[in-house]
Amino acid sequence: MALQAAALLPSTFSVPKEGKSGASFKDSSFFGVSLSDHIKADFTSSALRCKREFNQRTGAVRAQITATATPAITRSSMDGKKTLRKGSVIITGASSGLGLATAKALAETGKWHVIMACRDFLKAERAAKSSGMSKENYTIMHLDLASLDSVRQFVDSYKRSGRPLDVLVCNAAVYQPTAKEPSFTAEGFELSVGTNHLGHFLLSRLLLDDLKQSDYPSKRLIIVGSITGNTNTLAGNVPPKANLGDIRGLAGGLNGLNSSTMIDGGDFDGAKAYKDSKVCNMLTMQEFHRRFHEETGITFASLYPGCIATTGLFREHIPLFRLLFPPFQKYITKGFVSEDEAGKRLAQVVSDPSLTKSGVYWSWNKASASFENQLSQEASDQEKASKIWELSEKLVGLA
Ligand code: NDP
Ligand code: PMR
Repeated sequence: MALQAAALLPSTFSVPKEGKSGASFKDSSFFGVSLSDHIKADFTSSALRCKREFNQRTGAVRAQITATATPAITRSSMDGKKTLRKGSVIITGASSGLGLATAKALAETGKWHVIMACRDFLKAERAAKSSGMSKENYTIMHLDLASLDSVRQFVDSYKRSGRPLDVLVCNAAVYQPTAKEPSFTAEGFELSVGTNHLGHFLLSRLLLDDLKQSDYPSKRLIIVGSITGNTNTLAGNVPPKANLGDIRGLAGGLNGLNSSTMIDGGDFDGAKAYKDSKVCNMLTMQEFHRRFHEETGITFASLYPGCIATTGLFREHIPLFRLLFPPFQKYITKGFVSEDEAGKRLAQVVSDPSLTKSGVYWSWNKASASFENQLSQEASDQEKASKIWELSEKLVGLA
């Protein structure tokens, strides 16, 4: 019954859609924002020289920075004690929800410098300030995952910054449960899979070498997954269920012209597109593990942080859903977690020395202890993982 009720929820109410445009270049948000102060404060304190150039034509911010790399572990000449330098972690979508809470949790330790990779600089700056993060612990860099050019530009700027890369967290996502029509990324891919999967796929591939070069004791690539992409759970059986089918839509480019906008080739469904994108995220993590763990020593991991029912992820859902979802998760399913708690969980996957196992999908039990969880059959299908990998390489221009 409950399952049926939920299935009806998104379809029985119709609401005007917000933010229909897929390729959302929020470059105007840079105007009037003092980037130089932030960058200066940040890099001066790290003894880095930073020169910036504002590219008026694209609105993109480019930072040309030279830095001297410090080894991860140094031994003091005075007392011979070993010290570990601050780790550098990139978190995508750190302007709200889980990403912000994780950035805060890591910054607070004083052991991490968080690069908040966000599409809206002003929003990210406000979020970091209001969550009490101190300036020397974070840098905001522009990244719009719905544009592969933006992904490439971000990677370029990061490489030129001379900062090491110790951990990459692919966290950002969009969810369009009420969309009647698909919207698209700059390159014309359906927005949810384009942003959540393809944008992150390109980002991770382009930054893999930087992770490889890191001399930090544990280097990691984390891709946030979810229970709703796993059909071996009750939550994963709430319609519409994730299903990649024979992947014909992805093979055709997800553009709605010569192919479907859905990975399985079916009719557009925003909620399903999100869940499919999460399956891609979990499959990609495992494919990375199979291809690169042994050679690079990088830990590849995914996780379900719990149901963080209060985040911006549900911004496009109907108001009634947003009102009832948190109490439903708190009191009925008991799957609710606060943003703070979820942030601590993801921060553990970033830095806890006991969570170094690669190829793992982490979850937490009622006592908030982490455990290695089982993925659904589809989310652990090696053949699909390899097919998704190869098709994604073509779509993002790597093959
Ligand atoms: P939020 O909406 O709060 O956070 C999503 C973040 O992604 C925002 O910072 C948003 O930026 C950013 N983002 C969206 N589109 C882009 C883009 N094109 N380029 C760059 N950044 C973008 O949601 P959550 O914190 O809940 O979601 C974070 C992750 O957690 C997602 O991967 C989600 O799938 C996962 N998750 C969430 C659960 C939950 O219950 N909430 C449960 C399981 C997994 P902006 O602020 O500019 O909009
Ligand atoms: Mg779901 C133990 C049960 C459980 C858990 C942990 C979740 C998590 N959900 C559960 C059960 C149910 N949900 C049941 C029984 C129903 C029917 C009433 C239900 C409904 C429901 C809806 C309509 N749940 C949802 C939605 C959404 O729109 C959310 C979604 O699918 O977003 C993609 C959602 C979620 N439930 C969760 C979690 C974590 C979500 C948000 C998730 C995500 O990011 O994957």
